[in-house]
Amino acid sequence: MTHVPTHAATTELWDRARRVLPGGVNSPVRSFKSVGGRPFFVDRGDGPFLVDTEGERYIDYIMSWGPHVLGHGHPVIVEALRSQLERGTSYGAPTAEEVEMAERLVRLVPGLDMVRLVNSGTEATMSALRVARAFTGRSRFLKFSGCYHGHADPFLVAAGSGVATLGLPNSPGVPEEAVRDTAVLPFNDLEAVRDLFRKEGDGFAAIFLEPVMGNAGLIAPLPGFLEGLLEICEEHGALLVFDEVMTGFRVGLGGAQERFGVVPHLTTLGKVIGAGLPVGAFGGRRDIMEQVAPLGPVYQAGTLSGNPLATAAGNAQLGWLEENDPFPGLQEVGERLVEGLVGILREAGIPASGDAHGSMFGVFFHPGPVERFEDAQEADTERFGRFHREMVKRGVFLAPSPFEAGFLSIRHSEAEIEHTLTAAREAAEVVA
Ligand code: KE4
Repeated sequence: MTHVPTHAATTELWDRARRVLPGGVNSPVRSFKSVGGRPFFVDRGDGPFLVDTEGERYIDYIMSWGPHVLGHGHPVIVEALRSQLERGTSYGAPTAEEVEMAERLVRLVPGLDMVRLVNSGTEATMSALRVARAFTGRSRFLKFSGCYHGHADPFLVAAGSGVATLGLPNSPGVPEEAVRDTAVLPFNDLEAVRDLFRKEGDGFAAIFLEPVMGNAGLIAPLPGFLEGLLEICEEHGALLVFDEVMTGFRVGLGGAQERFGVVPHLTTLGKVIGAGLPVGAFGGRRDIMEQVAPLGPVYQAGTLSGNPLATAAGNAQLGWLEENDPFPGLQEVGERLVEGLVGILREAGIPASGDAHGSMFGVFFHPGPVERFEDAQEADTERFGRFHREMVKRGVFLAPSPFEAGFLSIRHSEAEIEHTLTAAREAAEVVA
């Protein structure tokens, strides 16, 4: 069965989309621009699958870029939303459910004493940066090339995800003064961080990073890297901020900070905690979070922050995860998938390497090791694009970018893994 979206209706929809939406999409990475071809239009999600408007079914390894760790349409989430819908969609006033969600996040994420719910990962990271700057009285912060922290101005320097996918140097419209205080170094280069902080550390509010990079492909921290960053921050009075919007409830129940045993001063979250509804969160050590209005002077607000639909879905998914902790099992599936894909590519003569952490995985068209974004940029992205198209034809939907991670759910069974590896064998032959 070849899944090439060819029906006239899809073509017409794509033409309409591009007339009224920039690039036909509401987020650049969805455009297939870097892998060629064009996107299908989704009619519905179903467990590990997406079904498009032509009735074609795809094994979905994007899971809405992370949120659906229980797969599409899990009954606990559907039921929670259905019941909340009958009581209302938003009040702009406190609810017990947002308290329950905040308590659960504080209970599960080691670095959280206190947390604020927002509506996206971008809001979470921009707010966390503001709090870090207020708490330290400093403006500069360090990020790492290839890390993506949402699209707020200060972070759009050497960013990953869609910025890297589209090969944008940074972004027009971001004034020089907005990024003047943003320093960038290569991920995993602890010596470079030590050197920078030895000279200028006392001017830094924070070191900001994805503890496992998921926006440059999947790149894990080298042993000692995270521990070293915490030491440097504590030595220079800066805050360590883990952006766990992607890794939170993806690399493990307590996120990367629990998996690697390094507790940051501030944490940002998103995606899984909303189960597909718009949610983000930032939080951390109590004395830092007490700076946030109305308790403290640092202003941060949001009409729909902690809204009842998002907390209903989020509480349902987080509750299930807390009760069942699927991550050890998901790690095994991820390892099997990566081992299979890398083996198939190498057998076809295509240099490849990969990694899996909890329910996230990544494969590079690069012999490895890939320890920083600069390594990932040497991957064969053109061949990846052709491979991606061949996999879509065979009903397997990988992230439409070489600089993204893959996401599993509890619904990806042996049958889906087998289908994926069979499709990969055929696709590898075509692109070898
Ligand atoms: P949002 O504003 O897209 O909810 O979150 C921004 C963000 C912040 N931090 C990290 C580590 C992230 O991965 C993200 C968003 N991730 C991308 C996927 N690479 C979202 C997909 C998209 O942009 O459409």
